[in-house]
Amino acid sequence: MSTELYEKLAQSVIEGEPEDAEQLARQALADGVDPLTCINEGLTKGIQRVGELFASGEYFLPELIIGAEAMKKALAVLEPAMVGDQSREVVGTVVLGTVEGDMHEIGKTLVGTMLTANGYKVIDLGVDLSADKFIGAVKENNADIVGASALLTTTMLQQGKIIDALEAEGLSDKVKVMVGGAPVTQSFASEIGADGYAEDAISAVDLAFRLIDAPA
Ligand code: B1M
Repeated sequence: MSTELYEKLAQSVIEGEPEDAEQLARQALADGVDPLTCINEGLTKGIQRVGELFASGEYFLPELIIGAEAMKKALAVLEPAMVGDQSREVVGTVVLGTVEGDMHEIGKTLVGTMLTANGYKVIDLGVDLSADKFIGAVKENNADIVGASALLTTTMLQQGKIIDALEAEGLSDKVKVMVGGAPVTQSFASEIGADGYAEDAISAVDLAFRLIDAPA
């Protein structure tokens, strides 16, 4: 039953049907299906397929955009269900964003949702952010962690610029840097001097706890 629902969710993204995606997400919650599993087994598989079809030339930019819209509609229903009651004590503050020149927001937002669900205060700055924007927000919010997402091979180098800027401001000892995004790897993260790399939103949460040495 759930498998069929995950397939339908994936299909709504592949076919670019935002209304279907939203309705299926509502149905999933009403049926008591775990929202994170809906994201991982349904929506993410769908958007990955969209990416493959784009890479092979079968899909073009409009299909990429409408597929992302469908995923966002469903996430808007599922994500609040994952965050739940936030009355617990704040574990730490994370300044989060997608680097300069990069408009991809879905994975970054998911990382923010999972961190929020696990007790972090998340300052989500959005997308296309210069290193200066990250630094400004770190100072303003006295952040413990900077989280930088990059989805393009051309923009992942911007993650290193944030690390350099933190160093130039004398903030490297105070703030940990976590990087992620589809083209980013552990070896790239080490190369640019990031404190940690996470492959997905769940590992990002584990990493955040390790970086600030907080009990999970
Ligand atoms: Co774009 N795009 N895109 N795109 N897009 C990719 C990334 C691409 C791989 C598609 C492809 O060719 N197969 C390709 C990049 C190729 C490359 O760099 N080598 C690409 C391209 C080329 C482009 C454009 C250049 C296309 C064009 O204009 N000709 C353009 C660039 C625009 C720009 O940013 N300047 C572009 C535009 C777009 C849209 C705007 C249409 C749309 C984004 C909409 C939006 O976000 N509002 C879009 C989409 C949807 C994709 C794909 C299909 C899906 C991305 C996504 O949302 N995945 C993508 C293909 C792919 O990734 N397979 C593709 C789902 C999401 C849950 O996963 O973001 O990977 P992801 O996040 C994961 C992990 O990576 C990790 O956790 C998340 C959750 O598990 N993670 C972190 C992410 N950030 C993290 C941060 C952390 C830790 C973990 O710590 C801080």
